[in-house]
Amino acid sequence: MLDSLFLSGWGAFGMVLFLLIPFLFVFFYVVFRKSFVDSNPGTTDAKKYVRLEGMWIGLVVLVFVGVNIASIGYMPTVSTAKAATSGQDIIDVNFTAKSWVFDFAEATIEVGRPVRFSGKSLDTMHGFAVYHPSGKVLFTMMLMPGMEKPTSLIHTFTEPGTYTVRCLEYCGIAHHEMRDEIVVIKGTG
Ligand SMILES: [Cu+2]
Repeated sequence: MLDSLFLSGWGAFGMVLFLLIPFLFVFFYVVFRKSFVDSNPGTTDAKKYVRLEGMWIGLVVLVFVGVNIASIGYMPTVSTAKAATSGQDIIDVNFTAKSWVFDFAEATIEVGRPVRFSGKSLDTMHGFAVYHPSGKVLFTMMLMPGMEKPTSLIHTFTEPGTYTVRCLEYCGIAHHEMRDEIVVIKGTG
């Protein structure tokens, strides 16, 4: 439902406003009070708030650690390592990148089966980003030239369709033309 917001950029803008406005209110409230209502030095005993401060820091640490633990599995390096050791049947998709084309080895990509994309750059720095048909970036990797081993990542597609591949590292005059497509079909079993 919120996708259109976040695809247009208005979502990010709205989020910034949402996060900033409360702070602006507090800021102007303090400025207003200190300017017009009571400009004397504060008489609050700071020691009274030590416990509250400790609780607040504890909450921030808890949220930080919690969010990290909950989301670490979604990091490409972690999910790739998990998929590689899961014993599932992995589809290998090997490719090369050079200015300004990708060259894929023949492979059938099915929904629900992990796909190992392994790529090498033959000339300069290139990117390899896969976009969902709706325009969302699913994952991206960077291909450095002169690497002995290919750069690889395992991704499992959940929907059939035509996915777009784009280079996301500026690689010269026709960088914007460096794109290709991957077709993901429904699984046979
Ligand atoms: Cu490029």
